[in-house]
Amino acid sequence: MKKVLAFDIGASSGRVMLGTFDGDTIKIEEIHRFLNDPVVINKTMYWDILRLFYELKQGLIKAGLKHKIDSIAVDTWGVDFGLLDKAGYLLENPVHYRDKRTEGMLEKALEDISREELYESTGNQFMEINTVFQVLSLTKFRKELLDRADTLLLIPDLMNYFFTGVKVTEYSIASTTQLLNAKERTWDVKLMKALGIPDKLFTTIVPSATWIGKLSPDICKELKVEECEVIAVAGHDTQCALAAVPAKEEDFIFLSCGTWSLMGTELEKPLINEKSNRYNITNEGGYGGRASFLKNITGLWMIQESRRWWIKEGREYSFGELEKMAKESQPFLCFVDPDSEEFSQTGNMPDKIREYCRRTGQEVPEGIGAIVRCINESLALKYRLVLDEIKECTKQDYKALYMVGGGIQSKLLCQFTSDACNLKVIAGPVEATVYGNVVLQLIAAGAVKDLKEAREIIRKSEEPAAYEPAGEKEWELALVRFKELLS
Ligand code: LFR
Repeated sequence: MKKVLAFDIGASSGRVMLGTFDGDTIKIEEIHRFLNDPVVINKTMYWDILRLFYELKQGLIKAGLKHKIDSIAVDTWGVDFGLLDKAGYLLENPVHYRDKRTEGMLEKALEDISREELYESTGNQFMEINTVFQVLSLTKFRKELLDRADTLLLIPDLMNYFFTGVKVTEYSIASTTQLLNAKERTWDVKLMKALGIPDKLFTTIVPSATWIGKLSPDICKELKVEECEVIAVAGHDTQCALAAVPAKEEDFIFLSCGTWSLMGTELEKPLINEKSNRYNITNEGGYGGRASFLKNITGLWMIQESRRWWIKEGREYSFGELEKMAKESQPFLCFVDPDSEEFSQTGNMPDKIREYCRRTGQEVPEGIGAIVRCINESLALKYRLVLDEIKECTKQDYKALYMVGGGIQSKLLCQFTSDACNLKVIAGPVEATVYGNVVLQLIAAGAVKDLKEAREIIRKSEEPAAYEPAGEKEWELALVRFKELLS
């Protein structure tokens, strides 16, 4: 019997979950859950990192009261980081990837390096949120901060450092920076030099599922908890989720649904060519040094933001209620491109959607149900476009689409995805990231052999749901309209 704690922090909330492995299946149990609300001060959007660490400690205390924990591991969203000085002090709160400091930084980078060269070396999709553009903005506007910085640690590595005092970078999270050479799997110092980014900030890269140390004696004393091992699993939440996709087949399409939707497939090595560059598909790294060939699509963010807005107006509905209203709303009234720039920032999302529809000469969704329906249909259609792009690049056909993550609690979204992609959807587990974190800890401890065995265990632990495509004709027509809109 093994008991491990998974710390999984997403862009809107975090959880501490206990994973118990009896040699056959895994049981997961929630120990602690908390919000992750960014804080804006003087126009800069920060992560409240100390609070987040406090919450992880709360999880440790609660778990320690009832269980003997073998190991712990952290996974979080990608690209963001903290800077430490020589003495190991955190210089300032990590800044949120949605902060405006990266505006124009992609253009600036392209003054010093061509788009092709940047893609060829890193294999990463171009998104201004990427670490490379955040650091570039520091070289331009916060030179004095960079001069004081000794070490850059991505968020999961920063938490590991807080727990153990060990400063290392885990491979999967490193691969979200657009500063890692995709083929060599090492920091791309040449690229850093070309962009004027100090390479001395970056630490040793360790593979996913590596033991990095023990929970520090100070923390054990402070929290009155027993010593345990600290593992760098896949620090990147998306890679944990991918590790938990319960697929039997080698070639499969996955869609991880959270604040972001990540759609892709797993490859032995990165796929970097003119086409994948044109489609802006990324090659991120995961367990076993595998490449995940995937694309970021705006996910539940638009629904989360709309809901936040309605709450502000005094109209609070649960996600279930919103789904019900969407279901009762008119189909295919209007669509938006979820990845259109205006939707990436916080604000009055329902109005932004209405404005988009007005501007593009479509019907304007007035009520809450119409807005939510528009988001869900648009997401499903966007998934279809990305699926086609991936298929074109890998020259593979896929029999099913594996959906995991919180978003699959929306049956409507799963059904729409199946309809729009004209593909069977296998949905589950909801807590894929946590399962992935747990199995990677078990692999690091030698309790589970490899990913294949891990996926088998997950299949046995939680039965997924299946959706069959319907309404082919209507969705094909909708796809034509959607493609026209985006062209
Ligand atoms: C999902 C995710 C994505 C990454 C985005 C921003 O939670 O980790 O993979 O591109 O957040 O970091």
